[in-house]
Amino acid sequence: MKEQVWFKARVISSHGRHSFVEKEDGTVLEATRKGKKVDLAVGDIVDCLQTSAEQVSIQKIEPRRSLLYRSDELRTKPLASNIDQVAVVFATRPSYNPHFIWKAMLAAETADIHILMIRNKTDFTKDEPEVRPFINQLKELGAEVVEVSATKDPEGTVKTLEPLFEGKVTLLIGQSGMGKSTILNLLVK
Ligand SMILES: Nc1nc2c(ncn2[C@@H]2O[C@H](COP(=O)(O)OP(=O)(O)O)[C@@H](O)[C@H]2O)c(=O)[nH]1
Ligand SMILES: [Mg+2]
Repeated sequence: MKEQVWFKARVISSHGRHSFVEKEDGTVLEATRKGKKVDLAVGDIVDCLQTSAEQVSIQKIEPRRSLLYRSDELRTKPLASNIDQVAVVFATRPSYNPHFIWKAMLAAETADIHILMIRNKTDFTKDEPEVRPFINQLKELGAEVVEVSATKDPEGTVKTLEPLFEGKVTLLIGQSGMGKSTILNLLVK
């Protein structure tokens, strides 16, 4: 009889019944989940059974350290598991949507995950009068808020953010154009 190959991996994407897992050595494999219900979240540590050279079957999900949900009017679905912190990037150009930020704050609070607010593009000093009351409001609610300019002051941005990201699995979110990719490129060297 053929020997069964088992291993642990992390779910790196999950769309319907199709998902991809990453092994500790960085190998990425396509995975299926037995049963009908799709119960995976990105970040899950799973026990896999190798079914072919490139295919694996997810047999079991390890207990989650945390689970963040995305919810809208219609449904609630798991967004990411085993994260330590949510970092929300916002800026005044293009304009931020405060509801996006409140929703993220509520989701993190509900999941008992630390939230870090990153106000980017401080070089738009003209926008200060508009954004300052909002930032004060966030701080009054107990949020940790840092302010950076990823393009104008990349060194300062790294200096501010590096210690806050160190050793923490962080979910970086924010509306389009806020500077997520710019910040990520500074931090991932
Ligand atoms: N003025 C200014 N522009 C920035 C700053 N950070 C990012 N940008 C620019 O904003 C645009 C959107 O940034 P990007 O990182 O792609 O945003 P993402 O959609 O959140 O990933 C790009 O043209 C960046 O060069 C900043 O601190 N100041
Ligand atoms: Mg981007």
